[in-house]
Amino acid sequence: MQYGHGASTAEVALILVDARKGLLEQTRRHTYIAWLLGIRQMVVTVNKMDLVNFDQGVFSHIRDQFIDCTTSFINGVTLNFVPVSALEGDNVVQLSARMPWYRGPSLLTLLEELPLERQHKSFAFRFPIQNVIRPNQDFRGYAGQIASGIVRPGQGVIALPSLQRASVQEIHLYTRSLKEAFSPMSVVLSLSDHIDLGRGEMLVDPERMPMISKRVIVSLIWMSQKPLLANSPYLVKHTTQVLCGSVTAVRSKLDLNSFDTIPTNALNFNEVGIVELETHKPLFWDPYALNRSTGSLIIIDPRDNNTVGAGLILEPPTEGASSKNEAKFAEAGSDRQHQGITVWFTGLSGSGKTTISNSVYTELVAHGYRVEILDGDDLRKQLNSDLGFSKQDRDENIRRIGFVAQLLTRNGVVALVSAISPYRAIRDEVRCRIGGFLEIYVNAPLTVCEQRDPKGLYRKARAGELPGFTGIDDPYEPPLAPEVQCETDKESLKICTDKVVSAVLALRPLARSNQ
Ligand code: ADX
Repeated sequence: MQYGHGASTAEVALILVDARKGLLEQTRRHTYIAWLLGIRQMVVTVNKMDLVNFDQGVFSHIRDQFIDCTTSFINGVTLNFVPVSALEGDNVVQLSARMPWYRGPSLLTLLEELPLERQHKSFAFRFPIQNVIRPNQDFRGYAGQIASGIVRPGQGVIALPSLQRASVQEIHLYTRSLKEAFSPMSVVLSLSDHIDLGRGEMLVDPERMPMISKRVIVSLIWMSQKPLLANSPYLVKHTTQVLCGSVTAVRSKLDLNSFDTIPTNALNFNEVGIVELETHKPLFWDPYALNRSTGSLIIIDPRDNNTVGAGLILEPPTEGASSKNEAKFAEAGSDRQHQGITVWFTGLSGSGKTTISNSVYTELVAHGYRVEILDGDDLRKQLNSDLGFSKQDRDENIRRIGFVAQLLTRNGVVALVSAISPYRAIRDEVRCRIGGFLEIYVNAPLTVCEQRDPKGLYRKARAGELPGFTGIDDPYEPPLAPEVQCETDKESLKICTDKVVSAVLALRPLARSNQ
């Protein structure tokens, strides 16, 4: 079984057992994980029957053993067993003459005939926004997959996190307009009230609000060879949102042999544990037992972008979450007002980072923000004068600049960082630590930067006098999802400045205390 994010919405788990090897520790583990994920139909496929002479005894033994060793921990599960040879096709699509003793259906027939649950239709309406559709000035629609519940035109909804109320005007499916849509359909909704929403926000049933909190208790399956590091930054993907967060405590783990809970403070590869997770922005969630979609999340390591954990949200920590408690949420949101923001300009030498940053500085000061500039070149003369341009030194350079930016951000300042910062992993790590972060990709083709060559460094690099120069013989890894991109070979300084300033205004409308 694969237990990526897909498993959390799966209806059936296919457990593969090698007829020659019988049940392994990992069969038990996968079965348990499938059960944890809420999958209540399992098909145990005993494969490679051709290598055991299609022997009924081997199959029956595996079946009995499976039932024996799993019934103690999985209950309420419908089990089916099919003997197959995937290689030779026996019992996969058609029943095999070589196993006449098997009276059940072929694997494919079985999968086609299993009844599917539709529990999500009856649960409260949840619609995480995937994309904003704006074909022209007159139409604004929100595209996404209905995570649970039913929606009809005229129905009232609340948008999270803004808590704005609106009602559904129309439901679009391709060119058709629908009278109703339900989970798991993918549709486009237009609203009768003009509110401005974006990816990661969610429309929900006002009568049955989800839980809203930055802290949750999660049953976590750790899938990385590198152990889980408490208090280290990770990315948390929950519905259509990607947030920065960290595991603040590991409470316990499960012994998969005895199914005892053991206190621990670490999770290793393939272990399942209960952890406390904290995100920088609120999650809108339901307990996994009620809603598999809004109740599950995955954890991504920003250092290599690998999925390292899959979590089921169990409950809020004893306090802090509020379902239907808008006042509390508004209060939680208000600490944003005292927070600043880090605006991180990344791009090749000569791409225009410093120029745009200086221009944004002037604008923001004029708007009344407290602003500080952290320029890679300047800091290399002071705080970072001991550092060179090896990968290790550059990472250290970014870590230090990030640290200063974090302190400023925490104290209500807008920190404008410009540094080549060529490596994606360290940029993402800093982003996670800081929280309030806008990544600005100052994008100009290398040929353009080289022509500009404001400091004559490209010429030197080409002449071999500056080894390891970014873009020439050291890599630049562009951001994958920058909040703003400035194409300085095509867009004017004014346009670039406006884009960045608008992003700051949108994320941090000026707090009263700053005026
Ligand atoms: S970073 O790569 O560590 O982010 P940073 O922005 O602080 O770089 O410093 C880049 C500046 O250092 C360039 O603008 C340039 O003036 C100078 N520099 C000297 N050697 C190099 C090099 N090998 N690669 C890139 N920049 C260099």
